[in-house]
Amino acid sequence: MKKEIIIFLIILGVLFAAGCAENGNSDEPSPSTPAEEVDNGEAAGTEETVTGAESEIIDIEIRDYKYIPQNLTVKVGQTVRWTNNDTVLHDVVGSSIESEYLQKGETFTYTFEEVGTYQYICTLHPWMEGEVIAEV
Ligand SMILES: [Cu+2]
Repeated sequence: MKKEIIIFLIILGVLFAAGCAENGNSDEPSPSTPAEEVDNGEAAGTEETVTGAESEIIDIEIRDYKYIPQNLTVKVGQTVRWTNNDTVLHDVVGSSIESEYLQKGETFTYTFEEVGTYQYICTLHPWMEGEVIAEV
């Protein structure tokens, strides 16, 4: 029984692949090209609304003893990059996040692999607080 199902799936796969190859070789103009323009329009939109692209890096700026934005929501798998724009040292510590001391211009990146609310502070200035929510 199981064997037959597997063979059936393999045949399906071959047929599907053949179908794709055929489409790829045909030289009729693809009707899907206008989609790219739509994408570009979206990308130029707002900064802090995080959509699909999981490889995209999201920036948090550290300036005037603040994390900007202080609250951020990302998708699981996304990477956040903190950049210290102050002349004093800061760090990013809490909820499994732990950076070194960052000098001016230095960055720290962290990839949020699990759903959750991550609260962090600067250990040098503990009143500096930030939060990242990672969701599916
Ligand atoms: Cu600090």
